Amino acid sequence: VEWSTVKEYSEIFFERADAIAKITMNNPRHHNAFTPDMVQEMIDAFSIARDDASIGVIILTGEGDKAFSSGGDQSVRGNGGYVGHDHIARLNVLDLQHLMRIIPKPIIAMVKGWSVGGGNILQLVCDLTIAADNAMFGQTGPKVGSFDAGYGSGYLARVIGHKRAKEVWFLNKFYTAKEAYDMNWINRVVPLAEVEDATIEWANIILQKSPTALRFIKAAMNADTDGLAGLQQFAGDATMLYYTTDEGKEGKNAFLEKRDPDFSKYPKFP
Ligand code: 1HA
Repeated sequence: VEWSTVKEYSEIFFERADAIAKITMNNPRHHNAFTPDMVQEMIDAFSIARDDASIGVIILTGEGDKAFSSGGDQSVRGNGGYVGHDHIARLNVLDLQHLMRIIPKPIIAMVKGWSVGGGNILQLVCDLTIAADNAMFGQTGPKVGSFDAGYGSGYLARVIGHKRAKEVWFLNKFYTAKEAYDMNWINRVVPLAEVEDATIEWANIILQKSPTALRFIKAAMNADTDGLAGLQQFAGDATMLYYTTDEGKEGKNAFLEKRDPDFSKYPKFP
C-alpha cells in the first residue's frame, strides 16, 4: 500500500492508505517510549481518524523493527507524572487509553519488538493485536516504581485471566509472541517481514463488514467490561441510530413546529 501523510507531528507519524489510518510512535532512541507530548499528538491523530467518516480501521504501531513501545519515557518522569513542554506532570496516556476504547472503529496493534509497560497497555486496549515473531511483551511497573491498576490490571485479567495477569505483574518477566499468543494476549503471530501485510490483510477484511455492526460489537464488549461508562457508550450508539429514524425526527420536528408529536404511525415491535 501507499501511505500518505495526514498531518505532520513531531513525535508520531500519522498516515493513511484509503480507509486505513496508521499512527506510528516515533521515539526509536528510547524504544518508542512515550512522552506526554507524544501522547497528546496521538490523542489528536486518533480524534481525527475517529471523526473522518472515510476511515474504517486504525493501526497503531511503533517506528522501526525493535519496538512497539517501551512505555512512559522515564527520562521525562517527574513528580506525579510525565513532563512535557508545558512543564505539567501528566498521566495523559490514561486519556488516550479511554479514547481508544470509545472510538467506534476497530483499532489494530501492529507489534514489532518490545511491547513493554504503558506501551504494552496501549497494545492491550487495541481491539486486535498482530505481532511479528520478534515481539516481546511484559509489564515492568513494580520494577521501575509504577503500576497501571486500571485497564492494565482489571482489563488484562479479563483478557488473559487473573492468574496470568498476576504473574505478569508480580514477576515482570517478558513473554515471546508465541507465549503471548498462547495466553490469548494477542491474536496472531507472523514473521517480522510480513507483519504489515498481515495487518493490512485483516484491516481489508474488516473494511468489508458493516461499520454499524462493528461499532455495536465493540460498544457491547465495553458495556460488559466498563460498567456504566461502557453502557453509556452503548446507549449513545442506540440514541445515534434513533436520531436517524423518522420516529425520532417526529419528536424534534413537533417541538420545533410547536405542535403535539404524532407517534401513532410508528410500529410497536414485539
Ligand atoms: O506504568 C505506567 C503508567 C501507569 C499509570 C498511568 C500512566 C502510566 C504511564 C506509563 C507507565 C509506564 O510505562 S511504567 C514502565 C516504563 N517502562 C519501562 O520500565 C521499560 C524500560 N525499558 C526496558 O526495560 C528496556 O529498555 C527494554 C526491555 C524495553 C529493552 O531492553 P534493551 O533491548 O536492552 O534496550 P535498552 O538498552 O534498555 O534501551 C535502549 C535505550 O532506550 C536505552 O537508552 P541508552 O542507554 O541507549 O541511552 C534505554 O535507557 C532507553 N529506554 C528504553 N526504554 C525506555 C528508555 N528510556 C526511557 N524510558 C523508557 N521507557
